[in-house]
Amino acid sequence: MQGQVYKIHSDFYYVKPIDGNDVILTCKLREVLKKQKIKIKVGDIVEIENDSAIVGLLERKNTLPRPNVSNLDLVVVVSSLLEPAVDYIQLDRYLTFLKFHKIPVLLCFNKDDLLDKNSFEKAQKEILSIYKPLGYDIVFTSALLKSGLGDFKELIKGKTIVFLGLSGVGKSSILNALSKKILRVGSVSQKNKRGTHTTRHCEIIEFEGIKIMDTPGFSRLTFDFILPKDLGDLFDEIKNLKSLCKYSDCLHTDEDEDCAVIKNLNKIPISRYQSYLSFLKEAKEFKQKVTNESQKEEDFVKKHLDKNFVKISSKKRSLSRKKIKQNTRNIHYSEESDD
Ligand SMILES: Nc1nc2c(ncn2[C@@H]2O[C@H](COP(=O)(O)OP(=O)(O)OP(=O)(O)O)[C@@H](O)[C@H]2O)c(=O)[nH]1
Ligand SMILES: [Mg+2]
Ligand SMILES: [Zn+2]
Repeated sequence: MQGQVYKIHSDFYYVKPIDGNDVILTCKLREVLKKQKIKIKVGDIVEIENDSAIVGLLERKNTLPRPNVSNLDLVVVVSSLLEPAVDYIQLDRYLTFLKFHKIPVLLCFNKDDLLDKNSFEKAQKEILSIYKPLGYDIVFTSALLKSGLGDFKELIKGKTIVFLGLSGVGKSSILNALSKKILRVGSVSQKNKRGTHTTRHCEIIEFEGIKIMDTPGFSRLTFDFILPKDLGDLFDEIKNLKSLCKYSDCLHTDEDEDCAVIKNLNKIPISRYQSYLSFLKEAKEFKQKVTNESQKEEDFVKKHLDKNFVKISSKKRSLSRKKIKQNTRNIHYSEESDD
C-alpha cells in the first residue's frame, strides 16, 4: 500500500494511505531503508506494509532541502508589509532559490491592515511593478481582518503547498484564517519587529482538498548552490538580456565590458539588481572556497599518491572542474538562531 508522510516525530512517521480511509498510520522505518541511508521527508510517497512499516520510497516529483519537504505543487512566499517590513533581498533570495529548484511560486503580502490607504496603495504599486512582469501571482492579505483570502484560496485550490517566509510575517495566522485547524501563533518582538520562530515542526494539514505544510520560518539561505556565471539565469530580467552581452561569461557588473545588462539597468528594478549583486558576491565566495578545496585535493594527490606526477593530465584537470561543480551542488544552509 502507498501513503504520504504527513508528519515525522523522532523515529515515528505518520503516514496517510493514498487511496483509503481517513486515517493516519503510525509507522517505523524498515531496517533496510536505514541501512541505505534513505532519509524520508514530509510529503514523500512511501510504500508501507502491515500498516506499520515503511519499506520503500517512491520517486519524488520535486524536493527542497530546506524546509525539508517534497512533492510540492506550489510554494507561497509570505512577506508582511509592516512588522516586519518587506525585505526585498530576502524575498529575492527565496525566489531565486525556488527558481533553481523549479517550483512554482505565489507571492503573498500580509498585514495590509497595518498600512493606511495611501501607504498601502504605494506599497502595492511598487510590488506589482517589480514582480508582476516576472509572471508571479500576487495576493495582498490581512490574516487579522481575513481579507484577500478568497483570491488566495482560489490560487491554492487542490494543491500541495508550503509556506516560506521570515518569522513573524503571519504564515500560521493565514493558515488559521483559511482553515479551522488552530496552529500556534507567535508574537512579534516589540524591540526588533521580528518574529520569534513559533512554528517548530513541519506537518501537512489538509482541508477542503488543499494540503498545506506549515514549516518553521528561516531566513539565512546562502548562495552556495550555484556558480557565479549561472546566477543570472535565475533573474529573468538578466536572463533576457545576457545573450546581448559581449562576453558569454559576463557577470554583468563591469561597465567596460560592453554588457547589455549594465546598458539597460534603467529597465531593471533597482532592488532586483541589488539582490543580484549580493548573491553574486556570495556565489563568488563559495566558488573560491570549493576551488581552494579542489586545489588542496589535487595537491594531496600530487604529493602522496603519485610520486612521478609531474604535470596534471587533462583527464585529472577536467575531473577537478567536475569536482567544483559537484561541490557546488552540496547545498549548505545556515539557519538563523531559533531562540
Ligand atoms: N496586524 C496584523 N497582525 C498579524 C497579521 N497576521 C499575523 N499577525 C500577527 O503577527 C504575529 C506573528 O504571526 P505568526 O502567524 O505567528 O507568524 P509566522 O510567520 O507563523 O511566524 P513563525 O512561526 O515564527 O515563522 C502574531 O502576533 C500575529 O497575530 C495580520 O494580517 N495583521
Ligand atoms: Mg508559524
Ligand atoms: Zn553582461
